[in-house]
Amino acid sequence: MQEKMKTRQYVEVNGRKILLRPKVNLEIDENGYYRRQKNRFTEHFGTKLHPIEKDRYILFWSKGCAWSNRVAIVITLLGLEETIKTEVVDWSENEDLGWEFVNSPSHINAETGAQFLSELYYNTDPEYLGRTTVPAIVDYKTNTIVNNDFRFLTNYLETEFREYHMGNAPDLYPYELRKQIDDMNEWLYVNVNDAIYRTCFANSVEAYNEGYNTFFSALDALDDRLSEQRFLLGDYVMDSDIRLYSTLVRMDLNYLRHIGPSKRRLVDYKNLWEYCRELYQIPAFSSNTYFQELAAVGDKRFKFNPYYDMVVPQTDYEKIWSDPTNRCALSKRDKGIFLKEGRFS
Ligand SMILES: N[C@@H](CCC(=O)N[C@@H](CS)C(=O)NCC(=O)O)C(=O)O
Repeated sequence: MQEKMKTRQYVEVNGRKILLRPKVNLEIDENGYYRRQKNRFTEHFGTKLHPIEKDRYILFWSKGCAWSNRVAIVITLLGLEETIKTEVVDWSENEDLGWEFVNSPSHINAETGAQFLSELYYNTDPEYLGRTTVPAIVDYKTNTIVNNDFRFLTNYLETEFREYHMGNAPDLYPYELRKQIDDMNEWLYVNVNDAIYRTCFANSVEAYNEGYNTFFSALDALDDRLSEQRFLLGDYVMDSDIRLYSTLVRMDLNYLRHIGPSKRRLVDYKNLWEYCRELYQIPAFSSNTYFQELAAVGDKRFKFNPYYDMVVPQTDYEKIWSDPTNRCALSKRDKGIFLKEGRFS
C-alpha cells in the first residue's frame, strides 16, 4: 500500500502547490477489504503547543461527512461556537484537488489564507501521503492541523474545553460513565460507523459480506437495546448517541445507494427510526443535518436513478423527521429531561 502512495503528485493552482487526492482504493488490501487510513493528527488539546484558547481554532467539516457531522453537533450542543470557529468545506470542482474553502470569499479561508484543506495538511507535514480529510481542527495561529482524529475529537471538546461550555451545557461524557461510553464508541466504530464504509468500498464479495453482515447484525442488536431504553446509555443523550445518529441519518439517503439491495432501511426499524427522529428534534442535531447535501443526489459515480436523483430531492425530510415520537415514556427518571445537566465531577 505504501508503495502505491509514493506515486502522489502535486499541481500548481493560483500559485499554490496542491497535493492531488489519492484514490480511495489505496486503502484496499489484497483481499479486497477497505482498511481505513490511520488518523494522522492525534495531538491533544491543552498542551503548551495547543493551549485551550478562544479565537485560535477552526473546525473544517463537510455536510455530507458523518465523521465531521458528529463534531459539528457537539460544538453546537456545548455552545462552543464562540470559542471554536467552524467552516463548511466542499469538494473542489476539480475533484482531484480535494476539499476547497468554497464558502469563503474568493475561496480563501480568512483565518488561514488557504484555498484548499490539503495546503494545511502539507504545511503541518510535508511528507503526508494520505487523503486530506475532514473533520480537521486547525490552529490558525500556526496554520497547522492539530487534530483530525475523529475517534477522540468530540471527547476533547467535552472535557478539555469545558471552561468554555455554555452555562447549561449538557454533560455528554460524564466521568462515571466514561468507560461504558468508550466501550460503546469502540463497538460502534467497528460494527456501525466503519462497517458501512467497509461495505460501500468493498472490493471482493467476501469483504462486502463481512461489512454488510456486521452492519445489519449491529442494527438488529441496537434496535433491541433501544426497545427498553431511551438512549444508548440510558435516560440521557451521550457522546455515543451522536456517533450513532451521524451514521444512521445517512443510511437511507446515501449508504443504501452504494451498497445495493439491503435487508432493511432505517425506517423499517421501529426503535432505531424513532430514536433517530427524537435526536433530530433536538435543535443542535437538526441545525447540523442537511438532508439534501448528505444524500447521494447526482453523484457522478452512479447512473441516473429516478428514486435517488428525482424523488429524494423533492422529498421534505425535515417534515418527515419532525414527526413526534413517544420515546420519553422509556425514561426511568424525569421524562422531560434528556440532556444530562451539570458540569464534570
Ligand atoms: N479521518 C478519517 C476519516 C474521515 C474521512 O474519511 N473523511 C472523508 C469525508 S467523510 C474525507 O474527508 N474524505 C476526503 C477524501 O476522500 O479525499 C480518515 O482519515 O480516514
